[in-house]
Amino acid sequence: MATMTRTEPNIIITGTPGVGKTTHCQELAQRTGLHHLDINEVVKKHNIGEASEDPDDPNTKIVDEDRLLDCIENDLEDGGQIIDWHACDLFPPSQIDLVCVVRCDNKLLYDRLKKRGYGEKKLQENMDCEIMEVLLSEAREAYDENMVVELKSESTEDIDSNVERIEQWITNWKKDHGK
Ligand code: DAT
Repeated sequence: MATMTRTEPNIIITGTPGVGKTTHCQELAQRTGLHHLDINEVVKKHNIGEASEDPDDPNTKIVDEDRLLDCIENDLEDGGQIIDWHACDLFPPSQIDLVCVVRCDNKLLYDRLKKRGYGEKKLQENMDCEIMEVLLSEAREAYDENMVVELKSESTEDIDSNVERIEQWITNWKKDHGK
């Protein structure tokens, strides 16, 4: 196995759309200086998403995961990435140090997605995804259970305490790795 060269950790922030991933990533990037690796932006920049064939949901992109991994390979190798994406099991465990699954109450999530203009079908699919804990299961299956944390994101106080907790975790990670 290749030795780890990164001097800063790679952190995945995942969860159902609308739970608060991007809000957390932006705040964390600002406070820690780590890089917000917004996978939606990577997909757009490298044009690696194909339009969904679902006529009710033409804006959703199907992403070629192999090509995506090629695009971010160097970033992951460098370390210090805060990965913002609604899937997590495609990233190689050897390159990931922490997986945060952001969670939110269903009523709040419904209101947030409604505000985003999601149609009824897409809304229901995402609500089901949150209720069934799809992302949490995916994270627990793909990564060591000690690496996976569940974070509630319902109030602004939640964001502050989650970001503080992750900042503290980063400080400890650096100490543990002699950085
Ligand atoms: P995601 O990136 O998971 O799709 P987001 O960060 O764009 O989610 O957040 C969706 C909306 O919800 C956005 O208007 C900000 C709001 N929001 C998220 N987490 C929140 C929280 N803990 N308190 C208040 N508002 C929050």
